[in-house]
Amino acid sequence: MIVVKNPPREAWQGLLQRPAFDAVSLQEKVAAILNDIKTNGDEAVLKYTALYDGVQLDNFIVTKEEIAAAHQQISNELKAAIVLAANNIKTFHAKQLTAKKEVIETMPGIACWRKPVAIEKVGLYVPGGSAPLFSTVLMLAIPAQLAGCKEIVLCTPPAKNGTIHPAILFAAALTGVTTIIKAGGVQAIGAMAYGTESVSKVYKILGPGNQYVTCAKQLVQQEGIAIDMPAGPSEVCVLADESANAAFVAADLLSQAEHGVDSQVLLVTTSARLIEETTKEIGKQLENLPRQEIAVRALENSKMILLDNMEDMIAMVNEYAAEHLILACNNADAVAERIVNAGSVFIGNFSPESVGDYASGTNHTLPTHGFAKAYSGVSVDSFVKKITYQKLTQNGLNAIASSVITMAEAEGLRAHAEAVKIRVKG
Ligand code: HSO
Ligand code: ZN
Repeated sequence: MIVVKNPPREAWQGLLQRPAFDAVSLQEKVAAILNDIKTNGDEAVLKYTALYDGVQLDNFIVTKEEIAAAHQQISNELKAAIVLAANNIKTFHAKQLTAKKEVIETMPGIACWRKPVAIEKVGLYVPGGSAPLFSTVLMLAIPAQLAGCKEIVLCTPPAKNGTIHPAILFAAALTGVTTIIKAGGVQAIGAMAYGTESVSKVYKILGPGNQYVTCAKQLVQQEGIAIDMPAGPSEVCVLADESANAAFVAADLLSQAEHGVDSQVLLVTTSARLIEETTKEIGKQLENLPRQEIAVRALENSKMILLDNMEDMIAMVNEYAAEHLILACNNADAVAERIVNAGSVFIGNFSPESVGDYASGTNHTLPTHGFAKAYSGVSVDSFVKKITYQKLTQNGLNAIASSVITMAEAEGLRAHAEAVKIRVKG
């Protein structure tokens, strides 16, 4: 990792910069595929699956038999782990369901209220690649199910032999996914955005993906399909003082680095000793990692930054706005109170990111690339829109009429005024 000691404030922004977010340069290619899906539906989806995933499918909808078979293909131990994680995620997210209806009387006879209503049809994207992220199925489908979405379509790319990892199927069946589709990449986003002969058109698409998927999501968003947020490479930032355990810090940094060569890993610390020891620990722990090569490449671009004091550390991590922020320091609770920009915060020595990635209950679909300054991670809210309602009595309308009429006339909108007048005269 690159070590930077006591950088002046002016240098912070440059230091904290992520690699360019490159969804736009792919636009032409992605738009052409989307167009093809829009006009040619299923046939085009199958064509791109053959081209990009190297598998010729006749049917891309996962069958009941395939789901039943998946149950047999994974160990009881893994099933139990997935069930435990799902239960914790449900428990945490269930509390996010807001009260159905609270009527507010703004004036006598004028009742207003707001009701959360599930988005009827949603599309979930689960990437393929080198790791079968069945945990992501839980993180997307559980809040969708809790929100009450009627159709939950899940797209994930098939392996070369045309199958989906059984743990993905198990997790999807457990969490109420209504249709599982063997398609990935731009073709999957297109199928869910426009609908095809066999895929329902959805109203919102959520889930992480590579640059192509992200670009496709951004393009269909311009056509009125909602998306969760643009996703960049995954990130962790560890804020650590003299009290931190170098072996723990190294393990946390490596857990993020093994995701991909573009993973962003950052250590911000007041301890020169910790930098030294963590570097040694990383070397040691790397030896046992099957994804060593990926982690090494991610770490090459990652930084350890030495700062003077806690104030500077807090300022820097708030400026960085990490997807995951681990606080390995004294008074971690008090420091946590001062965090204003982060996707998810892990407090103290016994809260590794890994538990949040899988099973503690919080969501792991989080804002990357500094989007944590303004975006939240996925939650039940992501699957709900809020409709406002109002109901006035004749007296209520009489009481507000002159204000509305005055305002409408002042805006030069006579018809608005008339719609009130016609009801209150006489
Ligand atoms: N750290 C990833 C999520 C994940 N980790 C899935 C393991 N599996 C992005 O938050
Ligand atoms: Zn992870």
